Formats: sequence, structure tokens, C-alpha cells
Amino acid sequence: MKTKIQSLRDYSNDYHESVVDPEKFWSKIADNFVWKKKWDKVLDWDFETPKVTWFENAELNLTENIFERLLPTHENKTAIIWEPNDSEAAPIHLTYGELFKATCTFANALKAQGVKKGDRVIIYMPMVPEAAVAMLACARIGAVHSVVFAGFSATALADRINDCEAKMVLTSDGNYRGNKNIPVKAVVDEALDTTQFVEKVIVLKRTGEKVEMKKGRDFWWDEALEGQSDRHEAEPMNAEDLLFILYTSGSTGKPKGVVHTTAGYMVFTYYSFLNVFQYDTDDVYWCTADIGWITGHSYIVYGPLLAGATTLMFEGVPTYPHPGRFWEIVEKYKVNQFYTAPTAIRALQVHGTAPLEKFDLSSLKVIGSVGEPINEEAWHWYHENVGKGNCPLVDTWWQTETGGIMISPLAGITPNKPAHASLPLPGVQPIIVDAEGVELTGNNVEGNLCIKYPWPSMIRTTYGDHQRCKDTYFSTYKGMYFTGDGAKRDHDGYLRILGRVDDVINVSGHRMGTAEVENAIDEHPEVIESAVVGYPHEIKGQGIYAFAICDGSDKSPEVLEEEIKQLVRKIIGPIAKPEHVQIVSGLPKTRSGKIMRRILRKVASRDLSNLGDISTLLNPEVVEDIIKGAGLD
Ligand code: 7RM
Repeated sequence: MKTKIQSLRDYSNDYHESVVDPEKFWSKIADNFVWKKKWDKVLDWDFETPKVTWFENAELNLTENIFERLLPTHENKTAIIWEPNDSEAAPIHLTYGELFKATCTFANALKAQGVKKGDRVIIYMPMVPEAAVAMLACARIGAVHSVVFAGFSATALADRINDCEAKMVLTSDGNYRGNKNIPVKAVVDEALDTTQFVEKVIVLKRTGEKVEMKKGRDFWWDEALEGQSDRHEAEPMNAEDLLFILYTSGSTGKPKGVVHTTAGYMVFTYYSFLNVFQYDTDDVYWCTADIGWITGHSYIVYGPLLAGATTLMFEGVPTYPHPGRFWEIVEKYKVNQFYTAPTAIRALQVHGTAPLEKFDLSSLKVIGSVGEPINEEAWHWYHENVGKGNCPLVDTWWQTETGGIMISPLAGITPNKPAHASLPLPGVQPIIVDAEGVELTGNNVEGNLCIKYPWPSMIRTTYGDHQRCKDTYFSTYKGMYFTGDGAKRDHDGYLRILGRVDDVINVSGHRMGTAEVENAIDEHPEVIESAVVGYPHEIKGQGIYAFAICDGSDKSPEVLEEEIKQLVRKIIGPIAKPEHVQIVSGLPKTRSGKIMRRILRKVASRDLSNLGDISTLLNPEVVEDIIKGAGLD
């Protein structure tokens, strides 16, 4: 069996084999890698506990499968191209040979600072090559990285540090993002005031601004590297040893630490990268995500590097210094595969096609989308203007919890259907169920999306709280992994993802739990109760709309609204700041005291049709007030 699928027929055959004999299928893919010790059993699982073990008792180090395995043929091939925020500044090209040395040197530096196998290391950094090196160095020594998006607040960072009891934080002085310079080290300092686990902080000089360095705790990156050897013997890891923790929002409580382990994640990110993007040996591949999200982990760093690809990393934002920046970069590096989010497409769509026409995009072979459902209009705009009508568009559906792409066309192989994630990858067994969990077979069905069989890169647990993993993903429907998304299978059997069916809002491809935002709002001393919902937003996909009761406050609603917005920004970060805050006299409640979000969603969407029956509410009179307050009467 070839690893790379080359035709629809290959796809059908491989898909069939992966379902009939998953263990044989995945063991053949795993044979591409170097193992210090082979597995005793490919898969052991039950979705009740839940417990999932891939490649049981095997030993390996993921970075050996990037470096030692590929160096004989890839020593001088570019591994990472780094394009800085400032378009005039010099880019960096790192070959596989250079990246290996950088990884080993930093691995030795981490060890010298006391980091051991199993320790948790927080990476709170800009999009610079050192961030990728840091991830790889952790994997090299067996430390567990947890990358925190550098746009999160000190409180959000502190919560994550405390949850995983991180021993070290890797950060930078500042972070260039478009015309902004974000003082990240200052945020780390503030976070560390409320945590007790972190012993050392290593700080990369990026912007050169003055930062406070705490003696004995804070060290400069260069200082930490001094005198360290560029050779390092990889730590042998068990297949199921933790590779990383990545925090993500759900419908309840604080963000959960999604745990990914070594071998299964390695096998699946490699396999999915090669097949979805149809990467060829000399291609230049670019994914515009941030390494703070799962897309950055799987498809900027691990998948591409395991496949020996050239992966481009961009520090900046799509519209700086001009709205053609993405296309300028595509031309500059002759990018072949370009992978971005619908929100970025819609934001660029606003500028029309003029910025696109200035640049030569003829190198593009494949364009991709991820993070949220792509609407048909954006799909066509992207396909026609960026892909010039002749690049396959891969609409890739997956999640932090799935580790890798689950449902997607394979570029140039699966016939393209606008706004359809289309077909599952080999080894992935999605099903659509009704509210009772009964599988809806056949075509033309719509319901909740579940996965009924394990895949190698699936979530193993939520860090420190296995019960929460069980409750969130394996309890809604017995014996299945529940995605939280709705989906439809059309008359051709192609899947279309309809978006979240739980209390998760997808803002510009970033997941926000309504409960998380409500908790932040409730910190305001004058807020008695709040409710948060999502509503359709032209560019962001969804926007955040908050309702808050502030009885007895002397402040004007305008003042309260602004204070609440700023508070959420402070507690979680700019991405969670509500677009709208409406001060209300009450929230619509059912007789059992539950907030009727359905009504609030209608108000937030400015669509009062089919409001439904409100007579069963405990307080039907507040609905009129809310409608009036929203200016909809
Ligand atoms: C990769 C990523 C996961 C949630 C997921 C969906 C939504 C992601 C698509 C999509 C429709 C897509 N991980 N989602 N990709 N919806 N079509 N191609 O985004 O954990 O941050 O978010 O994102 O709702 O459950 S994530």
C-alpha cells in the first residue's frame, strides 16, 4: 500500500481497508517511521472509560522521525521559511540540518535549566522560528509543551500555568503584530504573580524593548543557549507518553487541556498532511494559522516537518502593511499550497480583487480552509480569485480534540463541492445521529456529528481530569465520540458541517465558550447575571452578544457596556471581547430556571421571526423589554 493516495480509486480502496482492518492499515502507515521498539498491539480501546492506546509499548522519539530519519536526504532542504512582520526585514531560511542543530542546542539548554521528561513547559511566543524550535526541543527531551496563544491575557495564561503546573515559560520581550507591538513579557510577569509552579522563564529578544528580568528566574534565550552542544540524543518515549497539552474552550467551565500523545499524533498528522494537500517534494507549503492553535501545531510544525516539507511561517497579519500582504508572500516564495481560515478570506474579500491582481499567484496548486464553516460566497470568491478557478479547494473539518484533519477533500482527487468538507479521511468513521443517538444512515440526513471508531491522533484525556473528558465527549451518545458539531450528508453522500450545536461560539475560527465569557462578565461588581450568545457576523463568522443585568447601578448603560467589554478583554483577551453588550432588566428563564438562549439568539441575530412559544417562561414580560432595548420594536 502506498502512503500517498493518488486517485479516487486509491482513496476508495484505502478507505475500505482502513475500516475492514484498521490495525493493519495504520501499522502499514506507521512502518514509514523509525521506532526504537515496535509495538505489541496496534490498537486497544473502549469508548466507555474512555481508553485509547495506539501502538502499545512502542518506543520512539517524534523528532528522530523528522531529523535522524530525514537528514540523509533533507540535510540541505529548507525546513522553515520565516517571513517577518515587517515586509522590508530579512526573512530566515532554516534547512533541516540547521533546524536539527537549533533543536538539539535548545534541548540541551532546557535540560541545563532543569527541565526533565514529563515536565510541562508553557510556550507563550510570537510566530518566530524559535517557537517551533521550542516545541521540537520539548519533544526531543520528552517535556510536554503547552502553547498558549500570545493574544491571551495574563489571567488566561495564569489559569493554564496553574492547571498543568508548568515549570517553565518560554516567551519574548515583545510581539510584533501588524502595526502593534504587544508587550508579552509584561503579561507573563503579571501571570506569574498569581502562580507558584514556574521556576524559570526564558525570554527571546524580538523587539528589543526594555523588560524586567527577575534575577534567578528570568534568562535571555541567547544566555540559555551559551555553551550548549548542538548534539542531543533523543529521549526514548513510550508511544502513549504525552507530546503536548493544548487548551481549548468548551460549553462549560474553564478551558480544558486537550492531551495528545506521541505515536498516534505523529502517524496521523504526517499521513493527513501528505494526502489532503498532496504535497510534492519541492513544494512550498504555507499555513497562515498561529502556533497557539491546533492548526499551527499539526499543519505548520509537526505534519509538514514529518513529511519533509518546506513550511512557511508568517509573523504578521493579512492586512499589514497592505491588504495584499498574503499574496505578496505567495509570489515571493512561490507558495504551492496555501491554507487559511474563512474569516481571513472574508476580511480580504472586503478589499476587492485589486490587491490580488498586483501579484503573481500562478505557483498555487492547492488552497485550503479551516476553522469554521465556509459560506458559499466566500468559497467561490476564494476559489475564483485566489485559486483562479483551477486549484482544488480543501475545506478541512477537524478539531483540537481530533489532532488532525478528519473530513476533507483530498486535493485534486475528491471532486470539489462548494462548502462541503466532503468525505472522511481513511481511518476516520464519522456518523450522523439524531437527538437520541440513533445513527441516521443513508443520504439526505442531518443531525449531530459523531465518530464511532478511534483514530490515531484523537484526544486521550483532558489534563488532570479524565472524568471531564468522558463527560464532554463520550457521554452524550454512548460508545461514540461526540464532536459538538451538526452535519448533513447530501444526496451524493458528501458531508457538510453545519457548525456547533452546543454553547460554543466560533469567532473568527477561535472557539469561545459562552460560559467562559459569562464568568468574566460576572466578575464586574455591578453585574448580577449575564448570558452570552453568538450571532451571525459578516467577517468573523459569529460575533459575541452579551446580555447583563445590573440592577441598582448608578452608571449609565453606555458606561456599563464599555466597562463590561473591557473587563472581558482583560480577563480572557481581545478575541473574547463582546461586539454588543445590552443591559437588561431580566433574562428569559424557563420554569426550571434555565436561561432560554434561543430567544436571546434571535434578538442578537436581529431576527424575531419564529420566536416560538414564550408563554411557558417564568417571566415572559422581560422578552418585550429585551426586544425594546435592542431597538427591534
Ligand atoms: C481545526 C480547528 C473546532 C471547531 C469544530 C467546528 C469548527 C473547524 C471546520 C469547522 C466547518 C470546517 N480546531 N470547524 N473546521 N466547521 N467546516 N472546515 O479549528 O478546536 O479550534 O475548532 O471549529 O465547529 O468543532 S478548533
